[in-house]
Amino acid sequence: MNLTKTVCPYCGVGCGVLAGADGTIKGDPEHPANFGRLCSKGAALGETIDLEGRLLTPKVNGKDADWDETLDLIAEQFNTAIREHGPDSVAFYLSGQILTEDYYVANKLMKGFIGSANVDTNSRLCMASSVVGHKRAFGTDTVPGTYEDLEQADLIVLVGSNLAWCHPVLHHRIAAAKAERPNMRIVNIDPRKTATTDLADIHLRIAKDGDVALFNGLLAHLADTGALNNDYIRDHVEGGLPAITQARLDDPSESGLTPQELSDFYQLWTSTQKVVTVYSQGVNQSESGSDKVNAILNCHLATGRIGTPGCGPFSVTGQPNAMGGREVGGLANMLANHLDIENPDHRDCVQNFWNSPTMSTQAGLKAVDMFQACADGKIKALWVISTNPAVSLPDADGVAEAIKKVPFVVVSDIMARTDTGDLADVLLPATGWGEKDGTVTNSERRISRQRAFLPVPGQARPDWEIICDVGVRMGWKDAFTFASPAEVFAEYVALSSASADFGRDLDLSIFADADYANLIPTQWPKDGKRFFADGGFYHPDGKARMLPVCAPTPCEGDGFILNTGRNRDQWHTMTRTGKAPRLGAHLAEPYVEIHPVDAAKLDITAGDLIELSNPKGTSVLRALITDRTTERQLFAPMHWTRQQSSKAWVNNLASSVVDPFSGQPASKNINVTARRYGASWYGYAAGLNPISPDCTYGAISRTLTGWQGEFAGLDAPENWEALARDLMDIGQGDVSEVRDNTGQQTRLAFHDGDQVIGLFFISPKPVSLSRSHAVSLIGTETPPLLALAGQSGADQPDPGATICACLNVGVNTLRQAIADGANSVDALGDATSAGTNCGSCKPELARLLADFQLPMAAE
Ligand SMILES: Nc1nc2c(c(=O)[nH]1)N[C@H]1C(S)=C(S)[C@@H](COP(=O)(O)OP(=O)(O)OC[C@H]3O[C@@H](n4cnc5c(=O)[nH]c(N)nc54)[C@H](O)[C@@H]3O)O[C@H]1N2
Ligand SMILES: Nc1nc2c(c(=O)[nH]1)N[C@H]1C(S)=C(S)[C@@H](COP(=O)(O)OP(=O)(O)OC[C@H]3O[C@@H](n4cnc5c(=O)[nH]c(N)nc54)[C@H](O)[C@@H]3O)O[C@H]1N2
Ligand code: SF4
Ligand SMILES: [Mo]
Repeated sequence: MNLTKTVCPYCGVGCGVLAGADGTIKGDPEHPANFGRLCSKGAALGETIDLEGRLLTPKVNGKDADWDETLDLIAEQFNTAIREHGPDSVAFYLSGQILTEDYYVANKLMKGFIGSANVDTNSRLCMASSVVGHKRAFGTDTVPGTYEDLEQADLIVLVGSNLAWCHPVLHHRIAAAKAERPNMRIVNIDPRKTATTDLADIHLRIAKDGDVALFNGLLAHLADTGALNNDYIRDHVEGGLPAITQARLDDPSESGLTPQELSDFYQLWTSTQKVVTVYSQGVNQSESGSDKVNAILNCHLATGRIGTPGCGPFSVTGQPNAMGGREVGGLANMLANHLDIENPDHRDCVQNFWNSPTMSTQAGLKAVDMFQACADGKIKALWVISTNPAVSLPDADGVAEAIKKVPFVVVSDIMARTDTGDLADVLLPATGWGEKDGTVTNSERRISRQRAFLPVPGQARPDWEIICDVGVRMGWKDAFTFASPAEVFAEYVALSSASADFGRDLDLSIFADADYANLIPTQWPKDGKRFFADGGFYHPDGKARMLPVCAPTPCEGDGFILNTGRNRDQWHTMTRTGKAPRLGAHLAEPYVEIHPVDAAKLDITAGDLIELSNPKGTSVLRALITDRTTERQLFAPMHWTRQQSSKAWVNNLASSVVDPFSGQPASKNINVTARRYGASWYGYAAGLNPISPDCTYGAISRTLTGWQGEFAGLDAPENWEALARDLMDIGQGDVSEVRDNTGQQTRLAFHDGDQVIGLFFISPKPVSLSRSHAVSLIGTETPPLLALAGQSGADQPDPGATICACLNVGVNTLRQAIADGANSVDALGDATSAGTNCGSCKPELARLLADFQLPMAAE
């Protein structure tokens, strides 16, 4: 079969994929990011490319509309707002998930033609602190690391990164390197235990935001033990002394670690030349995010551990094109192609190159401020492209209200219903992954082609083309007439030579004569060229800066701190991964991790619901009682939205506290109070039709046979059948009801003829039954009594929550295999086939093996 070479649309690892129109998905053995391997999300891509739920025509005020009229309307509304209220009354909010070509033209339109810099992106929530840290230290936003460095390092320090779940193929590459060189050491710095911790030799359970104290302590230790690289500092670094003096003032114990833990870590770091420090959102998403980055960079600069194989700081990017967006200058405080908006020479150069009528002269609104300006009535026209701010920004309900206040809102998405799309005046159908062409840059600066392998559905159009069409209609025909993404790419590459002339890092000259159609994955500035080995930084004097940073004062509250992040098998707001039943089966319901001691204090037992609240809002989530989190620290995933839940979008609780330098929200640090949610009834539903989450408590997900939902309420409804029909969208159909002796448990089965179309189980306690068994009955001709028999699927073995998403192996099956003698990850693979496809679940298999001896009380 003819397979197309493309790249995965999820994380910043940027794995190569071979894809076919029939849904065939394979890892590309030739792609240097993954050499053929994919994680569970990548492997399930074939299940997410169907057209269910897609937006296929433009819509104006909810009604299908014609493309030409819609584009005219957008151009007219934007032009009117600019004429009446000035260029800063309009804004674009973009995403690290659009392609470089999309990003380039959107940035060009706003900064060079509309003349405002109100173009920001969800990278503000993701990479902004790293960008600040890099620019302060290096003079540009340069990421010097490569994936091979990770394999060559003798010590990898993972700070605030759950690599096993969030960059699984990189995690696998590290695990494989460690298996080959068992002396390699891995330190994981994270307040919780995660799947990543399981690979680590040392887990440092740092206190919230203790990172600056920890790395300042390291810098002081390096200075005190004669471990600085004085030659490197003399030749290539400014600011060493003030940084070290400041570092000495901090008390490393404010990291929450014991003196023994600190000295073990400091000694290991000091005595190992080849150190890579990988960091991600535990660093960036913090009020002290930028300072955390510089505290880490200081240690690498002070020892010259940068720019040589197996060495260096490495901020891994989250989204597939987070890096490309930074390169084109998609953030409100950048210009284009790593040039600076505040620098008049840079501005003139870009303006000449674009031949543009105007050029914004100062930074625009950063994401949180942009939506505040919406709330304040200052933004008259807003265009959101490929991101879901009504879920992913802090104070999500406030953001939704702010969007409602904007007189004219355009949302470009691939899906018909999203929490943000639901607020739009105009919805634009974008072509999605597999349907469009362009380039993305991964975490190691490697540019790869995304290629179309599917027909364009309905009237969808690629984002770059929609943006250019609007630019042309706003009056800038010459600047926005491109025949193809290849032409956009060529212009972007040409502008980067100007950037190189200014002595900036972004030099794409190797792409000048590139054969776009057949472009092979290529790292800039040149495969194999390293940044910074011999200095060569981008401050005017060519030197790097060590920056004095001081640890934030630890704040002691008496409530709980809610930390947030990701699940292995879901991507952000689940618009795509939520379609794949086998991905949903890993962790099907919104949950909050709570320590057993806190659970006991709050009288919470397994299966209970927990209500989290603060002055911003309330969320209700299922309790997951585990010592993976510590006392008074909760953790909840960010994935659930208003589409799948009644109360589980956690950003509802987040306040808009940001890092003062980067404007990045402190998404990992939310003050809440917690209590047991006093439900008087709990329900579970499995059905053929889409189920609604619209209940006092409700959360739904896809299954292999349709949909399922978890429900609960404070008061029992008068009529269970009416509630069930309503939630499960069952108008017609016979119902059969079974009650237990006490009359407290009710079970309903709905049939259409002989076919089971819905099952609903109600109980005064959390419903205990085999979900997978109930799901398997939907669509079959099982008679009512049999369908409702037995508390837990009668005699059916329950495979339990899915651990291996590729081969659908559940936790109970795995426990049984361990009980039967499987004593290693490989043996579990032989016995159950778990972990033998993509391997993303191997950390969890290892954990199951490790935990097996323990009493299984909590589960
Ligand atoms: N499966 C999956 N993978 C993804 C994504 C996804 O949605 N799903 N999204 C992608 C994107 S856009 C991104 S940005 C990346 C994010 O990738 P990661 O940053 O690895 O993931 P997170 O779960 O957000 O957070 C990482 C860890 O930071 C820890 N942390 C919290 N506070 C602190 C602190 O004060 N100090 C330290 N040292 N650690 C702390 C948390 O406990 C958490 O385990 O993942 C990418 N990959
Ligand atoms: N509490 C908390 N909040 C967080 C985080 C956290 O850790 N904790 N992490 C933050 C981070 S790092 C990130 S990156 C953000 C992510 O948050 P968002 O960017 O808001 O989340 P996504 O679900 O990825 O949104 C992408 C949207 O683009 C649509 N889409 C997909 N492909 C295309 C396309 O080709 N064109 C168009 N036009 N649309 C498309 C999808 O259907 C979806 O609606 O969340 C941030 N918010
Ligand atoms: S690690 Fe997984 S999600 Fe990330 S790019 Fe590779 S296959 Fe896609
Ligand atoms: Mo991100």
